[in-house]
Amino acid sequence: MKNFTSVNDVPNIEKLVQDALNAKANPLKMNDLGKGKTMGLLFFNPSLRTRLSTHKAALNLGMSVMTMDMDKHGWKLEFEDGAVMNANTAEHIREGAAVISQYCDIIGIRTFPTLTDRKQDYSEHILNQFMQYATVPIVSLESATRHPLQSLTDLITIREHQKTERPKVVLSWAPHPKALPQAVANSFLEWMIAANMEVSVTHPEGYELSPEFAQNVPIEYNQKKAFEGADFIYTKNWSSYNDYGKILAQNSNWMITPDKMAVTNEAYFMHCLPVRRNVVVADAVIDSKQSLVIQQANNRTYAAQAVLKNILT
Ligand code: AN0
Ligand code: CP
Repeated sequence: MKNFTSVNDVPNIEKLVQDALNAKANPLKMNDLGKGKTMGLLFFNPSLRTRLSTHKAALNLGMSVMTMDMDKHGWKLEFEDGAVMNANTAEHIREGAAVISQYCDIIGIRTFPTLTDRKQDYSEHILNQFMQYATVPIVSLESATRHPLQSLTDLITIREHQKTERPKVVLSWAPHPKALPQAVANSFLEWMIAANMEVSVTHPEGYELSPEFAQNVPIEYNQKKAFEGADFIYTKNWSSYNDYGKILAQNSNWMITPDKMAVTNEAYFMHCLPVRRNVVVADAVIDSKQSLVIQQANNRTYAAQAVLKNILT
């Protein structure tokens, strides 16, 4: 594997899941693999899990780690070719990516969408320019349209808990006070399709995801009906794709509550975190024994470890 930016970079996803489960069973087994190598972690946006779990994964493989908050400590980067840089941007991506590549053997990048310019966001403007001008492998730590390390984690967690060959997995939209990216939802569908899950999605009208990711995944606009017989409820808020980056209405009745979970097949509750309690999900659900959110976050380390291992070997 050269880069890790979407499910399309993975030759065999079940093997990657197995690598992650092996890493979980014996985290330090490959402690020598990354000796003398450096992982660079570049953040244009905040992070708790991705930052710490990817750092931990690199340490478990014997790598050194350098982290930079690009938005706070880096020079403001220019991404346009031919730009006359006489305003706010101080350094061009051409030099920036080339220079960082000399210090790091693998570069991880987190870059959220603008949520104002759909064309630019869905072209993965920033991630693609890093890939173009960096000379080392790139790992997405969540880009404008995808969060593949999260989706791999989600798949591992489902594989650990599924009771049937092809579980019923429901991606449910839930309310949120701020406009959020579609990345986690897009990526989740992409990986669930690749893993051949029985996946469906439920959201209010107007929150249809990009056709590139929605594919032919069934949509049920009645949330409670969608939950019937589900084995996994995967919850996430996203802003509108069609009315790009907008919150269309409050929809507070879409919060995940015990009465909705009651119609499922004793489904597990999943969320990538961070989550706003009693807005996205009721305390009684996230604190229930069916909630996997903490185990999911634990699996972030082993997902990252499996990805780094495959890039290093
Ligand atoms: C981000 C998002 O929705 O993409 C990161 C999730 C991992 N969430 C927030 O900004 C709350
Ligand atoms: N789930 C996730 O990516 O969390 P962070 O934004 O804290 O990294």
